[in-house]
Formats: sequence, structure tokens, C-alpha cells
Amino acid sequence: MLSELAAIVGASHVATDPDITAAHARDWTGRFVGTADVVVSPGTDEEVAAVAAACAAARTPMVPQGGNTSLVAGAVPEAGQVVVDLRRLQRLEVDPVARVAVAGAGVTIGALHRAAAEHGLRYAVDLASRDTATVGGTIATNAGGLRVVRHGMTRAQLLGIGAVLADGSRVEHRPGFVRDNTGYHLPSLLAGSEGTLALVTSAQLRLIPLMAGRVVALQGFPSIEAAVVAGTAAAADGRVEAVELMLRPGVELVCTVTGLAPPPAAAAYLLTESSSPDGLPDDALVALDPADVTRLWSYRERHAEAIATLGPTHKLDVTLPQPMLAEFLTAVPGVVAAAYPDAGVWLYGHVGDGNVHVNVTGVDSGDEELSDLVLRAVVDRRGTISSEHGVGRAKARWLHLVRSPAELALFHRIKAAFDPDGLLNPGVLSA
Ligand code: 2HG
Ligand code: ZN
Repeated sequence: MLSELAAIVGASHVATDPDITAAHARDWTGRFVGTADVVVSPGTDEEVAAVAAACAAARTPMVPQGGNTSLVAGAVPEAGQVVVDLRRLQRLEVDPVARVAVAGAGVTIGALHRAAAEHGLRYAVDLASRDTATVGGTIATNAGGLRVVRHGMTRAQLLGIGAVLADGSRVEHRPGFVRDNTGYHLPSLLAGSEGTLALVTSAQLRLIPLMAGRVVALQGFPSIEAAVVAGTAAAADGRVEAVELMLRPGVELVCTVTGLAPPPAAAAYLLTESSSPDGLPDDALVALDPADVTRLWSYRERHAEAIATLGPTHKLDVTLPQPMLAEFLTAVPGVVAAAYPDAGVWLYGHVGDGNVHVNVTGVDSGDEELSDLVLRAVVDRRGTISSEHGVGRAKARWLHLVRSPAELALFHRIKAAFDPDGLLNPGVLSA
């Protein structure tokens, strides 16, 4: 098998040395650690197809990886599986007239933004991990990020896709325009399939004009409820680019870890971005020039990194219906404390579309009861167990809380149609 893979991609692109493979064995949280025996890095779509065919012939499961920034064990391999690292797929072309990019799976979101900006354009998906997360990974997970409130998730940006199936066959559909109504939309199906249906090798992505200006405001509120009410109103405006919630303990931790100056004290904060300074409240901190914009965003974007300094974190990324948001945010620390009195609970998220990132520190990595507690509290309030990070292995056990038996049976039939031998990312999406 190893020599066959080396013949396809070149010996230097097949790694078995633990110094190299260790980084591929775990997800970003450090909570989920598996075993990466072999990491193969194909450099072209043809090589991906040949690698898949070789693995299929040997009945060897494949775990596709991009930037490996999953927070739900979406790409954690086990012994006997092959990690297919797709980051060498670096094709990147921008058509400024059609406002379309064709990007290889390995292109980072940051690189895509920079290439689009040369033509006065941008990609509507943006996220804190932009310089690590890849086009392929963000498609596989249907990543959300900071601008969903205005532009939707990754799925909404996808015009076309190139992919390799488990048996090594290739499917490609790249119409180049939005108006294409010719049957099953494979890009939509592969978005959010978490590497269980195919290996995404390239995508055709919708681009939009750069913002005329960037105005970021950070406003403090005396209560969570007041911030949620204001955030809901801001999101309803329709022109706002981002509506983010933070709470005082998280902002204080970010300031301690990063050295950022603390903003005026408040129980809760909203960070909003829009292209015009119209209607900004008098008491907000406002950033208009690029350095200040980056600095204000840091209070929000550096939450994950700051919390990670406290140890492996339980991440429960959930959406609540807007009317339940403030109550959930207020209740969840008590729900956790009742069972885990010493745990730290950190709440923040993309509140403009109902997302809360529940981060819990100080609990054993292997503990599953905490997830059960929090996810059931979410479902009791008619929310969903994954907002934007996907299901991975971490939440597969709880998928039945939000998807019906009929839906899950159909999931299995779709999986069997694409990957009858169950070779792609086993254990993800399905417990
Ligand atoms: C964010 O919004 C990311 O910063 C990460 O989705 C959230 O680490 C998290 O829980
Ligand atoms: Zn997020």
C-alpha cells in the first residue's frame, strides 16, 4: 500500500514519521486524539483519484483533511486509516467579470480573499481561522463564520464543484453562473457532508464586491438580554455584515492573554460591522481604519485562542431560536455548574443568526455527559446541536435529537449510493 501510494504522489508526499503525522492525528481542540499511521498528500485531482482507487482496492478507509481546524473531531483518523491531506491542491483563478473563483481544495480562505481583492472582490465567507482553514474543508463542513447574517453559509456561495468518489471516480460540474437548474445540486449535497460522501478537490465560488468601507462598532450592555435585543434589531437591518456577542469574562480573558486594552466594563458586548457609519450609538467604540478594524475584531476573534490556553475545551456550537437566546445564555452556566461546579463556561457567538459557542473548560476530555446536558438543553428550547462546525465524531451520538428516523434512514441511503463500502471518514455523522 505504501509503495503504491508513493508511486502515485512521490515518496516525499507519503508520511509515516510520527514527527509529521502527529499533527494530523488530532483536531484543533486537543480533545480528540486519534492515530495517523499514514498521511498522503496528492498534488493534483488525478492523484487524488488514484489515491482513492488504491485505498478502495485495499479496502482502506480514508480521512480527508484540509487545514485540520475542525472543532468536532471531523477529521481525526484511527489506526489503519489513511489521512488524505488535500492542501497541495492550490489552483486559484479569479474571473472578475463573471465574479467567480475556481479554487483548489487546499487554498486557504485568506488566500482566496487576497486573490479576489486584487480585482475589487471578496469571498462572502470569512472566519477567524482564515489563514489555516481551506476551501475544501470549509465546503465539507459548510462553514459559517462571521458574515452568515448577511451572506449565508458556505453552501450559499457554491456554484460548482470537483470531487473524487470513494472508488476513485471523478465528478465535476462547474457551470460558472448562479442560474443553473439542471437537477440534483451536487455542490449543495457535498457542502456539509463532512468528507463522508466524496473528497472535494476544487470549487467554483461566487464572489461579491469589496465593501465600500468597513465600520466596526463595539458596544457594551448592562445585561445579556439587552445585548441580545439590540443584536436582533441590528440583524434585522439587512445591511449589517456581522453581529457578534461577547460576555465580560470572555473579553477579560482575551485581554489578559493577548494584552489588548480592556474596553469599558460591561456585562455583555455586541460587535457589529457595516459599510456605513449611519446610526451608530454614541457610546460605542468605533473603528474606521484597517488597523482599528482589526484591533476591535480581535476582542471577538481571539476568544478561541484565549480559551485554549486553559486546556482542551469542550466546544458546543449551537443555534437557538432568537426568542430563546437570552434565556439560554443566562441559563447555561447554571446547567453546567449543577453537574460540574469547577468548570469554566465561556459564551460568545454569531448572535445575529442565533449562534452560541458554548465553550467549557476544566472538564475531562473524555467526558460525554457534559455534551449530553448542554445539547439536550438546546433541543429542549427548539435549537439545533450544530450551528456551523458540523457534527463530526463529537456529536454523531446526538444527531437523532434533531433529525428524524426517516431522515437518518435517507442519510444512510445517500451514503451507500456514494460510498457503498463505507471508506470515507467512518464514524463522522453516523455513530
Ligand atoms: C468562532 O466563531 C469559531 O470564533 C470558533 O467558530 C468557536 O472555538 C469556538 O467555539
Ligand atoms: Zn463561529
